[in-house]
Amino acid sequence: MAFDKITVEEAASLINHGDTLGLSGFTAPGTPKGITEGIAAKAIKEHEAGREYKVNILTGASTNRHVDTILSENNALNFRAPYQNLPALRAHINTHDVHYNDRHLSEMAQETRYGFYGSVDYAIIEAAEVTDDGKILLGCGVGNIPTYAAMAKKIFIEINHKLPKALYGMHDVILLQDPPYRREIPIFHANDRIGTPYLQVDPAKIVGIVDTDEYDGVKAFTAVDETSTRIGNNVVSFLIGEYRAGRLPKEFLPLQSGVGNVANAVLYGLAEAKELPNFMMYTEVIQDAVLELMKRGKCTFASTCSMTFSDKTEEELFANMDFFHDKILMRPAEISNNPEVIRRIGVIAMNTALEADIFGAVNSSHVLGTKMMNGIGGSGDFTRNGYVSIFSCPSVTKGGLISNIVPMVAHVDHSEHSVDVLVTDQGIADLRGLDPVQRAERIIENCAHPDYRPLLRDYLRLGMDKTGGQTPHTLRAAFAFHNAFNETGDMRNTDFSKYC
Ligand code: 0RQ
Repeated sequence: MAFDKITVEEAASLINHGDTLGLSGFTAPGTPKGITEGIAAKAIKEHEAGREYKVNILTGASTNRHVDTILSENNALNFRAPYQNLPALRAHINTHDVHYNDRHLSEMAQETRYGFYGSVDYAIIEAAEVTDDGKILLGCGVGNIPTYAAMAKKIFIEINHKLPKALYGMHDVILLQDPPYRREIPIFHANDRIGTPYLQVDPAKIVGIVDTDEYDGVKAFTAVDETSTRIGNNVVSFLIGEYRAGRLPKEFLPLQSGVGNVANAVLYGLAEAKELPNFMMYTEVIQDAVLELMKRGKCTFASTCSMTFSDKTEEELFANMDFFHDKILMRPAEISNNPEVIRRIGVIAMNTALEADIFGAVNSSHVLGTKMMNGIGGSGDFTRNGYVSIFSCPSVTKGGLISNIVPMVAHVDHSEHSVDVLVTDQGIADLRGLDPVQRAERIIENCAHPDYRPLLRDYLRLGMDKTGGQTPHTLRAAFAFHNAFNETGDMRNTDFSKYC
């Protein structure tokens, strides 16, 4: 092999305070597992010597414990974009120790190329294999690495020996031109291939190779609970209704599914939906449920940015590559999440909300309006551009202390103009073609928990009787639910009579 083997300590010794690193991967899969451990160890030593040492990290989406956890725990992270989901980093973001720029995932690569985040000093790439002329067989997630590798001054490769060479052919790598030279993206069906099965880098930029040997470390989902099952069944019955009514074509349309327990439950619900035809997915992550759908023949193909499988499912995939190889294609985030493609092929977008308001706006990212949870992720890419955009969440959280249907969301990720359908364990609110007050009535009656319906009706009546307007929000009372929770620990203690 043309490249030197190096240790994580040697790699870290080259990385300076203030450097910007672009990492491969999207969620844990495909994310490097070695060199960032070396950076954290170096940070400890530098800090002990009284010197500042922090790096900036650009990724595809969330990462793994070797990146976000260890770097934030050791104060080695200055700037982070575009998405995260690990508790240690979340805590540092919410205390402003890490500057977090929460971005639409489809835009991160082009924004980096446009120069919005400065230069990229190093790309760190997880790979199954690299050839002497710089052709890299990537791991189980692509993310934004075509852009970071092209921009980086130098490149480190981490060869993960768990990755089978049979991954060859499961990637579709392409780097878009920037305006005014950008052309159409010729994907007309979820399974159209437009790029190369490998990432080509300039071999002269490769500094060295680090060996790793571990699965991606994604935790298995807990058993699907009753609330999630009800939400999943409601989403499926909405889709069946649309199919029967002829608002979905007989061939069906590709599905996108978000992350988390609810999203997983929706997918398991689809496995049982005999009335729906087999389908393809055009999405950014595929979770364990998708492999199950493929085994049953229900999902025939998935275009994705990452195979976000638990270690057990990853092991199953690697042992059965013959079966799965031609059913999955991993693409860069700016293709998997591309608005042009999503709009053209008519993706059915299914994402999860933290809270939604009675007029249909959705908060996906900020707990009680202030604390960052994970980020907007790809939900905006798909919601805004999908054929039909569905949001789901439980009607209540924390044993009923929190209503996920509120008078006004305390943070807006998706406005009512982008949200077509809201689903909770209570039912379905189809918001298409409705004015704001009609939407509010439908959301309150179909989606809110019975404990909160009278309060939400009071809020709507207050707006209708006193405030008026097309969207009758009463601003001084709009956050009464959130205030009641902050003051008493229970949103049910809201009292709208004081605003009358
Ligand atoms: O808290 O962890 O203390 O139990 O939030 O809630 O119900 O387990 O939800 O795992 O399905 O994730 C929106 C976060 C949902 C996720 C979100 C508390 C609740 C619990 C988690 P605990 P659940 P899920 C594709 C698309 C944005 C990115 C996205 C997400 C915890 O789906 O990050 O869509 N989405 N990407 O108790 C206070 C509320 C709450 C609340 C829930 N209203 N107020 N706390 N919780 N609702 C993927 C990518 O982009 C890669």
